Amino acid sequence: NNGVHVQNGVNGHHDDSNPKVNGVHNSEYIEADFTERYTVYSQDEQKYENVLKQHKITTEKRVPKLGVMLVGLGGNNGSTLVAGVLANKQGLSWETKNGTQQANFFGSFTQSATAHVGFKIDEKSGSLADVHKPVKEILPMVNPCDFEITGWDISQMNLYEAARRSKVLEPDLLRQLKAQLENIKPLPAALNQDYIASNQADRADNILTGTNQEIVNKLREDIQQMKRRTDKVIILWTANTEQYYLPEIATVDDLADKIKNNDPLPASVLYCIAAIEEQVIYLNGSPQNTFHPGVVEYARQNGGLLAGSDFKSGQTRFKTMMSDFLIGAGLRLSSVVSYNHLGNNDGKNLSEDKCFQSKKISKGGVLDDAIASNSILYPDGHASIDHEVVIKYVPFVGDSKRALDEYTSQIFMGGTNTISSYNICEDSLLAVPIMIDMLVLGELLTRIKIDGNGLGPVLSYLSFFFKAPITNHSEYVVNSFSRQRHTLINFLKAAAGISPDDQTLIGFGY
Ligand code: NAI
Ligand code: DG6
Repeated sequence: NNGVHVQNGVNGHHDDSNPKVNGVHNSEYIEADFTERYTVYSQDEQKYENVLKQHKITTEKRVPKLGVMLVGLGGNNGSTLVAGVLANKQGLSWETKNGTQQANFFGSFTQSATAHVGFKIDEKSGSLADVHKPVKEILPMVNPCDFEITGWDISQMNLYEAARRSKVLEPDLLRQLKAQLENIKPLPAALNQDYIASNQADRADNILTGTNQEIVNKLREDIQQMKRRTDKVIILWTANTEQYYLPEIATVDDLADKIKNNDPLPASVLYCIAAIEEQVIYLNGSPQNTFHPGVVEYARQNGGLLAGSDFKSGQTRFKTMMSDFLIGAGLRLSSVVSYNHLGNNDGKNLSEDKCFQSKKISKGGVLDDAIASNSILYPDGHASIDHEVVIKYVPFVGDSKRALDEYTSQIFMGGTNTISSYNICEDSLLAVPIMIDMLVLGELLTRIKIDGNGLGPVLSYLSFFFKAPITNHSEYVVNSFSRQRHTLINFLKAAAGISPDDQTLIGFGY
């Protein structure tokens, strides 16, 4: 025996009828007692204070029928999500030049990743092993195969034609789904063409007309229809990146005036208002500044729930790992140059500078907290690092984005360390699994209460999936991949009554 001791009753109280799961279970709820631990540093007194806070986290167990409404249903992400869910639901396989491919959810954190939930200890031999559990099994979650999906698009093309237009999925798969996809047609969409690229005009044949208020009302009717068919609805913006709307909408009154006076607003603001008024979650997968202070406050006042912005799927996710690695290792990352080219409709829209600028902002801010974490390497803050973002539209490569990155660091005694990466990947096949995650987890978060209070108005636990996360503390944003992952997993574990490990391994004689 190497000194390993087993303690019973890790956290919360065990229910005899369900001995494998922590927390108190009854037929409706999981109730977990959780002791939050953190340290507060007082600059004036130069001292650390360890804080322990008791919480009761309650999770409603009943998994609802989830209605998913995509803004941009007929786009590359939208059509790929619908086809991917149908293919998984039906367990389809299809022929490719590399052989038979089976439907899967690879790339989805909830469906394909696991979390460390504890240790297995053999009392006789004292041997120690990690226990990992699928994330989707930590708490009761919606199965994406059960999503009911509709949505809006400015293009009226049915989803079979839209998926073919996207050129993401194999023809043999689409052939098998043809009848089902042909039956799905996007609802007429809200659009302010001035906020997306002019090169998108030729696909806009499915547009709502009317005043701001009339359009919000129509979107609300669409949401109400979905509510009648399902238990809960989530709206996910996966439509074209819009230009920033400036100056920001500062207050709720300002927002109300702009609606009433029929000021030309970007469509995303109208969808978001409709979602807030219907009290359904609104997730923003693109970089535009939909979440103006006045909009967030409106959500707070009306019980709306928001999360965003801009899916963090490939190049940027890698960047938040690389900066963790380099700065975390004490190397002075001094220049990051990120170039990519792609040939899908997203790339076409971003080829107009006004839309690219929105993307440049969300891709550009992701190093800030890593740099701020190290005043030895960065005594002057983020001004002292070169960070460039370039995107080019190259139609021939379609959805298969090419991302080239160069990370140059200053190392020991004046040396230089340059790391380059070259990533080729279908953009939508990386984005769709995380869209599924934010829908699954977003829904779960609406069933969780901490000390009797629901979460919101910002569902910041979804930050893991976004390039430019918003939080309920606008000044406090975490971009680091590993910290975001820890925060999310530890929160899920806490709600399930599983103590997040402190990782010291002291008790195991490590
Ligand atoms: P896409 O251009 O193929 O799809 C967007 C769809 O939105 C199009 O079908 C378009 O007709 C529709 N649309 C435009 N304005 C609309 C409106 N006001 N209402 C309803 N529909 C509208 O683009 P894709 O590749 O599907 O990406 C969607 C969004 O997600 C883009 O903004 C992109 O920047 C963002 N994104 C994509 C990632 C990826 O890896 N694919 C990752 C991060 C963000
Ligand atoms: C080109 O950068 C197009 C963009 O929409 C990105 O593909 C998308 O934002 C994904 O970004 P990233 O940096 O996470 O790969």
